[in-house]
Amino acid sequence: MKNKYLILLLTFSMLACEELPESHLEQLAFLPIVKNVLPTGEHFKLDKTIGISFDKEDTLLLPLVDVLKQRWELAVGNTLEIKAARQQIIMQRSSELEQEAYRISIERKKILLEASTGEGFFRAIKTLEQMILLQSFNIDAIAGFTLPTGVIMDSPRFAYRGTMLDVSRHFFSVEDLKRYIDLLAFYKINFLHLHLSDDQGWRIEIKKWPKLTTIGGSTQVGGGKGGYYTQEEYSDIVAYAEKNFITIVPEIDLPGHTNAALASYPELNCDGIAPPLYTGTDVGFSSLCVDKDITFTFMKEVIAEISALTPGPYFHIGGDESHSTKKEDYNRFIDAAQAMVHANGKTTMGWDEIQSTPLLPQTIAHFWYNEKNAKNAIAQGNKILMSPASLAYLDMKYNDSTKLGLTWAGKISVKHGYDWDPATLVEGISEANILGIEAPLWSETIEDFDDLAYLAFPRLLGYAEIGWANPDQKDWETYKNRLVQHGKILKKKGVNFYASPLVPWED
Ligand code: TNX
Repeated sequence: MKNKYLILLLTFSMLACEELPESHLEQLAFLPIVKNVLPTGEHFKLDKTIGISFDKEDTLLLPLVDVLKQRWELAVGNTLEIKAARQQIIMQRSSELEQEAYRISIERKKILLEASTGEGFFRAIKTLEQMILLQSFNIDAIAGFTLPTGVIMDSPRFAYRGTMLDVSRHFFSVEDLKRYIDLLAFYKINFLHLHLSDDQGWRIEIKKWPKLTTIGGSTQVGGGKGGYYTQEEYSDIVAYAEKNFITIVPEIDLPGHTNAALASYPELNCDGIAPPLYTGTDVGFSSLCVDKDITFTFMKEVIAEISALTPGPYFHIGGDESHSTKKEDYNRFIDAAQAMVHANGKTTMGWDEIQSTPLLPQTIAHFWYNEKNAKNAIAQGNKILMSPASLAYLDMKYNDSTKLGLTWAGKISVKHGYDWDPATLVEGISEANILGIEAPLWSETIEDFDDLAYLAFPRLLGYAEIGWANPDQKDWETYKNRLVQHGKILKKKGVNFYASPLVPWED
């Protein structure tokens, strides 16, 4: 079926190539790169009025038509009207396309967007939005603003393409998160993992344990003010992400990395004495008291409240660097945490250390450092999420002169962060074992959105491409030239980024 369609398209594109193309669909700097492009060498001209048509009884399409209108109007400046016009955008369901796959067919007077799901349409809209922004750097003085014709067929390599933000070491506001979510969506990232608790701060309101935030959320690294999300604010973030087809993965780091909780409730400590709040950056010194029943009650109630607010499938229990927890206590604790997550209808994620105990069949081991741990999780039949620190940690410095960031896992230049493949990195870990890729941004050294953006951009675009593109499409030379165009887009959006000398930026 697909082949027949391709042959038809090829014939069509050969016939249509009589006209000299002014610009080519295949030359646009899509990021992540799209899977298939068949240019047909003509142009769709942007009239004052462009109509949209779609099946009005299809409730899935309604919100997506709104998204399309909003994005189009922001990018182009003219309005889309729900009516028939000389130039038409059509949104049509196509059941043969898989989950996130989409097809965009551009003719002289018509743009057809096809997908089978909301996600697929949303990814198509993001490609169209990129196309418009990229093409705006290319406006033909005579022809005006046009889009090149042809067909794009696209789908992702991995189902999970994520990033993590540590809102514990430094707190980031709801507005910051929404701004970040917009950017993530633009690059087809579909999971945002929020590291909601650590030694330095507890950032989500828990109704049954209010001091977690009033005390535990009151400060941050360096002793600044801290902050937390009320449950309403967290739900607002989740809903905003959902509208952008991004799933929030909440993390409560347990049983270590818990000083903020221990400082809020003395009864969670084995000696019954609350330690002071912590504003430094050491790791591995804190642990919940696994000998006490109240610890399990605490964990159960926290997992239940957050699960109830989270529509996504995953709950991340942390589990890293629990150097102050006895091994058997740690294993007992992780066993219980997995069971509680499961009881709340969620799938457990945990940093790769959690493999020391039998994993439930669906549990995801989050590979960050220890290959042996990752392989052991795979040997148990579990999948892993790839975040190798030396390649994918957004908080590693770019080079010696980077002011922000850390270096414990190395320095990660824009090229180094791009030039690797999750399925060939570690012998014994292959594509079938991998859920996807995530680039974590720990926030010990970043205090505001500009700092965050400086470490995330442009490296995050490379991780988005690793997650989306086929491995044989990945190529530093074309990537760095595409980054040039995205530097212009980021500038236009007012986003701070690191202008790496490895990329031939234009002004
Ligand atoms: C290691 S990665 C940690 C974090 C730090 C990070 C800094 C992981 C699971 N634990 O607690 O913030 O390094 O790069």
